[in-house]
Amino acid sequence: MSFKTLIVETSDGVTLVRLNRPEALNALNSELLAELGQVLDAATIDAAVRCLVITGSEKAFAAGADIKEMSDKSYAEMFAADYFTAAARKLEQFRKPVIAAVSGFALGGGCELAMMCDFIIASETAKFGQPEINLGVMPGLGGTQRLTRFVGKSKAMEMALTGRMMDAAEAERSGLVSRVVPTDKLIDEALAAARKIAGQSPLAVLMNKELVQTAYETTLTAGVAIERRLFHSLFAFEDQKEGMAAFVEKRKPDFKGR
Ligand code: DAK
Repeated sequence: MSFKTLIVETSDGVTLVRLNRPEALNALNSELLAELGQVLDAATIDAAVRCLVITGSEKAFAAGADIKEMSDKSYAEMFAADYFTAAARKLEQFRKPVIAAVSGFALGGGCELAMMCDFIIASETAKFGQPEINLGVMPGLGGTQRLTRFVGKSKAMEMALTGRMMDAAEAERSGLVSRVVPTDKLIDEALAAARKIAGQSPLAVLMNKELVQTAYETTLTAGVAIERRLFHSLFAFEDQKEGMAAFVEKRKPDFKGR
């Protein structure tokens, strides 16, 4: 598949998706989100793809939704198109892990896209923000909800109300990103993490992702109970036997996804 707004390469079980609208600092428009949806659909049915990495350029992961595309739309047009909902749902419901590798600006919809991924690895130059207030609007892809869960009410409220950006060090301190790496190592580090995931049992990977997501959706007691039941169910898979046998035999496991 070839795309107008994305550069997509797959190797070693990992699909690397580069947002590619340099003229607009990778601002998210309808075309880019439709293409991202196609990548997710293809990755869903391709067993060889075990993990995705989404990245942008060194200057910008994505500077938000495309303001020029949106500015003249009417309420009727936004509502009828259910603007951005289809692609957002695809990412929210995508079962394989997705890593955001963020360098430069991740603003508005760009910050929200990064937060929809399973974890964020940031370069030292990363800047996160929800500056929609400066445009007379507000986040629309989950920013008020996810940012608040990740960094807490005080920081999320300040960022949403003032548009203040958070740098990489603050984002790491606040729990928004898993770690910060040198800018020139960002893609290598993200791909190394993705390849590590791609080498694990794909079934155990899906269950781990589902359970960590469940922590955001349910009570502690219910979440722990679901975890225990799914843990028991892993013993129905050959991969559990292989993983534990490989440990005992001091060799590398060969997971088959069965
Ligand atoms: N949209 C369109 N074009 C953008 C853009 C954006 N978000 N951000 C940057 N660009 C374009 C600039 O217009 C400029 O284009 P030319 O003038 O060269 O044609 C080019 O990218 C380079 O940008 P700058 O010249 O501004 O570059 P600087 O280094 O000086 O500044 C900056 C970088 C990131 C600080 C600045 O570009 C900036 O403030 N950008 C806007 C950031 C922003 O406000 N982001 C939030 C956008 S609103 C929805 C869900 C979600 C959303 C909407 C709907 N639904 C579910 C309905 C999300 C909304 C948003 O994200």
